[in-house]
Amino acid sequence: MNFSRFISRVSAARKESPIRETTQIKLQNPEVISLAGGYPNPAMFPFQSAEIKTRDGLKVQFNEQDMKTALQYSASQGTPDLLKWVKKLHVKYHNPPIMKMEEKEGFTACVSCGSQDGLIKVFEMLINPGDNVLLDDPCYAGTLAMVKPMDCNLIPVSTDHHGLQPNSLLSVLENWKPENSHDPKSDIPRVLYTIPNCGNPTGATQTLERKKEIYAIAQKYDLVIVEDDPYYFLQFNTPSLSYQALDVDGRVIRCDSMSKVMSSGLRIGWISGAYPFIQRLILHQQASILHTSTFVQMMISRLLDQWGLEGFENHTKNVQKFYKERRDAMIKYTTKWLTGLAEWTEPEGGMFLWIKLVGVDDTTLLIKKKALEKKVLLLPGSAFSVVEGTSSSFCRVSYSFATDEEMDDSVCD
Ligand code: 09M
Repeated sequence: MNFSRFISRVSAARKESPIRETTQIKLQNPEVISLAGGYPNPAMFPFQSAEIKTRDGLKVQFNEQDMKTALQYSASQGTPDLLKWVKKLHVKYHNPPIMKMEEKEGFTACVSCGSQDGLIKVFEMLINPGDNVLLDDPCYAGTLAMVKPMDCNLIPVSTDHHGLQPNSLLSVLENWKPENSHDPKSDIPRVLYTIPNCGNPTGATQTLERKKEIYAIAQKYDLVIVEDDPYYFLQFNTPSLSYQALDVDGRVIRCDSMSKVMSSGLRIGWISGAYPFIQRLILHQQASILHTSTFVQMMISRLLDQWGLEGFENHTKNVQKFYKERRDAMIKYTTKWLTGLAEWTEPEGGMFLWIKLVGVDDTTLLIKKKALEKKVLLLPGSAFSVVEGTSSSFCRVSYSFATDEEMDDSVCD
């Protein structure tokens, strides 16, 4: 694959920091006396040790020496222990074909501050002003907030209860005319962003058949697929193969997140894919946040060390069971109160129910005024429209937090 075709001007201009180079030399040659690195002396840090208890009775412990490492600067790509775990998880769940490629083209990963941070770096790497970017419509509002200010042309691709529709994607590409874009000189799209599982806002999960069709279209039109999959571990049924699992070329950049399974506040996720892409993202990380918290990365990798793959799998099963019960409750109360008034498809995972209000052209006012008067907060479908100002008969309902009683009350209102 010609990776450089996808790299934006900003990303192509990023260079290795000279400070980081000296760090690498020191790491590889511990006998060298380094007067180069601006590392603060941990003897001056107030924290000495830590012990974090888990719900299942384990303890993640940091003694004085561990604490010095945990509180110090570390590699931009991520701590070696967490990166080892990322690789292990990808071998188990995705077995990426690009792992068999040579190192300079093959699989690698970079730890990010959640997938939000990973995604914005991916978009900065791929998008030049005036570019045309394909996205699920409706689309996660957080993604729209990233790409809208990037002076690019957002091209909506229709979705249904199984997510992105291959026919809609094909039709956009087959009928592409430069005048469709706000910059007539700009090229056919090179980037497709999609949420394959338990979509936000629609809750939709793509079938394997669909993913294969979409991947084949991406090959035909030489697209990069940005696979945003934070709900991967919240699928109630056996997950189908990911785009990364299908990717024989290196054209899939995958964003994962620990937010829904470990903690959203710890801010840990990672971006994975072919080295020529991930290496650009590591340079971005060097220039922006340096790295995500060393302490938090160690906290997570040490819990994973104790759990092992089996313990992690048991934990994700519990998480799935919890959200499945919440989904069932939400469906129960929605069926009780909204049958005949609304339409919905039962989500196969995740946290969102996408409800269409029959006979309502746009839910925005209804939600902002009437629902709020009844003390119920919801998000109107229009918040997720790729084309701003498009009305929507839908609303996004999150069932992650509300109790049965709250669900009953809110839907009845
Ligand atoms: N609402 C998300 N989605 C959300 C939301 C959120 C505060 C986050 C998709 O934690 P991260 O960075 O791994 O997750 C980012 C992310 C990426 N991609 C598809 C997501 O759904 C998180 C945070 C308040 C409200 C929020 O409503 O949907």
